[in-house]
Amino acid sequence: MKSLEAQRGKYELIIVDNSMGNWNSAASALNWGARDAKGDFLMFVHQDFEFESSDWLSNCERLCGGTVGLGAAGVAGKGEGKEIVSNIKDRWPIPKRVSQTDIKAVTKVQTLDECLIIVPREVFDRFHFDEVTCVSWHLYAVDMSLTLLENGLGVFVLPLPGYHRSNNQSLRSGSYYETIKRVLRKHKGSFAVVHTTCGTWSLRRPLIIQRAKILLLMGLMRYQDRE
Ligand SMILES: [Mn+2]
Repeated sequence: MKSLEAQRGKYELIIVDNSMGNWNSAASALNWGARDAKGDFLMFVHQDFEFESSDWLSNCERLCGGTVGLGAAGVAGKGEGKEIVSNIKDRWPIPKRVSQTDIKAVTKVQTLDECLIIVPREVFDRFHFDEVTCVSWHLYAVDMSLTLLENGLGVFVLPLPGYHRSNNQSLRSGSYYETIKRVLRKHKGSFAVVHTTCGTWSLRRPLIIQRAKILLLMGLMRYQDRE
């Protein structure tokens, strides 16, 4: 909030407070939040994200406005390249760069990370977050990205800094796999692989095997921690 209040650019703040459990998915909560928003660009941003300079919003607006074919933009995403595309840091308590290499320009990706996603109002009016596919708190930006690509729109990462105070525990959550199963099924006809900031999923290999591999790796990592 402090980093938002410091912004010189104009914005309308809509707080979606789910501490009373009003919504059972991020998709439904964010669709509700977007309903009465008045701006040309809707930015959905986690509560644990920090904007690192007071001209962040103005820069963001300029970059979005100058991007032809914009379906959605974010600050972290994944395409076919080896590394995550991002200039932000994450992890807590010690911030760590998400990617080794900084991007200098707006860069195309396949999917965006959920920590921050911007969708132009006119695009959002055509494509809401999918409350049937995204039944949990995960993957709503990934699903939105794939839907936009299927409809001829572009998905981009902006060359902006920031700090997502998160240790990315998504792959430890059972509801992540339930949701990725639905996302993969939905987009099966359009993609052979889905690249996300949490990992790459094949639409051709059984999900249970891909999940087993991750659980095995996480188990090994825990074992190494103990050593
Ligand atoms: Mn977060």
